Amino acid sequence: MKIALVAAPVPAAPLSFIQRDYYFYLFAIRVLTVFNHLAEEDFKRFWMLESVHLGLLQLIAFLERNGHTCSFFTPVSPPGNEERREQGMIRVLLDNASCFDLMGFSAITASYPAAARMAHAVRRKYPHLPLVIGGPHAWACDRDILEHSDFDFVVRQEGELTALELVHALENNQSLKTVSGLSYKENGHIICNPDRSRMNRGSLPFPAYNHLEDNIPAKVLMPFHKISIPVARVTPTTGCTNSCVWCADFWKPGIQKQNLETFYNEVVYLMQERDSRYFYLGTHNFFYEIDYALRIAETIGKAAPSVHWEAQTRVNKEVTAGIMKKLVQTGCRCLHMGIESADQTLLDAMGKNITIADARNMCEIALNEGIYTHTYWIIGSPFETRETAIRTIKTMKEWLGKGISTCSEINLLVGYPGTRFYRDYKQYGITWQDPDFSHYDGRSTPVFETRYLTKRDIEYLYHRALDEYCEALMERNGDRKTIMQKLGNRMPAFDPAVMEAVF
Ligand code: B12
Ligand code: SF4
Repeated sequence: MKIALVAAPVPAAPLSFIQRDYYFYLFAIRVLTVFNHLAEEDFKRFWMLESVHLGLLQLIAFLERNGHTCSFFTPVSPPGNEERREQGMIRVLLDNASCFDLMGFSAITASYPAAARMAHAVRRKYPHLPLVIGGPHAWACDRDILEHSDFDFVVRQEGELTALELVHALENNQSLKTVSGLSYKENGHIICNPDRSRMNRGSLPFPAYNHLEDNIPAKVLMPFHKISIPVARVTPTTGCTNSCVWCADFWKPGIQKQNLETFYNEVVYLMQERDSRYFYLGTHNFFYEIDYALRIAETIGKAAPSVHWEAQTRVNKEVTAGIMKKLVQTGCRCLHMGIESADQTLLDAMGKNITIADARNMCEIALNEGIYTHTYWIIGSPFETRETAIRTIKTMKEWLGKGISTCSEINLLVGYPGTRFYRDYKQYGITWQDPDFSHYDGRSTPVFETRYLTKRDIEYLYHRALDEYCEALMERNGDRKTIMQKLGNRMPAFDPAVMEAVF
């Protein structure tokens, strides 16, 4: 079968001055620390990162290994041309749709509205082309999607085997009843087949990066000839063993491992063919098995001795200075850790399962061994009060000021469909501003009010957090002008509003 796979674009978000300052400091600190070995040329290609959709490239690799032909459609935003991503893609899809037997879209919550509009445009011109959607939003909203959009099928959660069986059933005109993980419409009814159990991801090929340029005209990439991935996301493990109430990651509660040899080959490919100079291991729980984490580190160190890497992990008090030393020897530059709140009661209520003392300790051990720390903080959890939010802001500021945290990110709690929080929202005493997430476009504005905080309170606290963040980094690293002098031209050449959509 010939299958088109489409990555729906996340809309660029309108940003206030303070948000622009926040992004400036966030990226500038990254450039001055973890990216300090990257050259001007590397930063000129950062805009290309938007086009890399790991889930779809992984799916393509699998479907092609099973005999199907795939074509990858993805947003691309060269600097100065960010606005027309969705319209441009619709045009390309309409021009090419007649070549395919099936069209599949991938969306997160923020890009779902775009995916639905694109599917609608295709349906109007090609009423008989089957339309399928998958990804982190669709699995949680399958009924709503089938009721209110043009999609015929929803592939829930892990997509490889479900998509393959769906394609096989469509090709052979067979019943869909036995396709686990699939939701679909039949005779006006919505059918949600049982969930599918996890596959062994160790048997998968690495993502089909060779499809990146399938539908990007050469002139769009000029003066470059291909998509570069200066900072590559790789996922030697997927999933997390914890279950925070707000987490929208459906790979929980297990950890799936990529085959280490495939991981090695992927890293080598990315360096040789895609100019990768830095790797971000999107492993939420890197230290889940410390021995295995060290094997991953050795593998990347062997494959890429001249580049550096960082990993996302949970706070883990078993991690010693000796372990950090070993990571440094393999090129590790930074650890990313979700701290979320400086209020222990709130962390416990959210099921985070860490203590603030352990988090601080782990950051200090890392820094002593020469590993930078990147911490994440949330404003506006359901039991947040003004006092807890201020405590979080003060702690984040103190950690930034003292260098305990090299860099931080601040987010508003969203409560995505598929999370415990979304399902049991009454238990958390919140009031949705608009419970219909098909309208959500990814802006950093509160999506609910809590028992203790109004929408305006949350907005105020979020902006205060951004403000104090910038103040801390200005005191530590200098004002924008001073930093710009240090950076020269070593800064990504694209708008932070798109940057937010990409990262
Ligand atoms: C790596 C990653 C990124 C990377 C790369 C993203 C990418 N597009 O590849 C970067 C840094 C760019 C990124 C950015 C963002 N991310 Co992110 N990201 C992840 C992460 C950690 C891993 C994604 C991944 O590669 N998984 C492995 C692949 C194999 O899985 P997959 O993509 O889900 O695809 C599988 C299935 O979903 C399914 N599938 C997917 N699409 C389709 C389509 C069809 C037709 C079919 C049949 C099947 C199918 O099959 C695939 C193979 O099994 C996930 C969490 C997670 N563990 O999944 C968050 C996650 C996807 N990100 C999230 C968010 C919110 C964002 C940002 C908006 C961040 C921000 N600014 O606030 C941006 C948006 C970027 C964008 N344009 O999509 C959320 C989405 C939640 C939601 N419901 O919306 C997640 C779930 C994390 C979370 N908070 O819980 N992200
Ligand atoms: S620790 Fe991170 S990945 Fe794990 S459940 Fe919590 S938010 Fe999700």
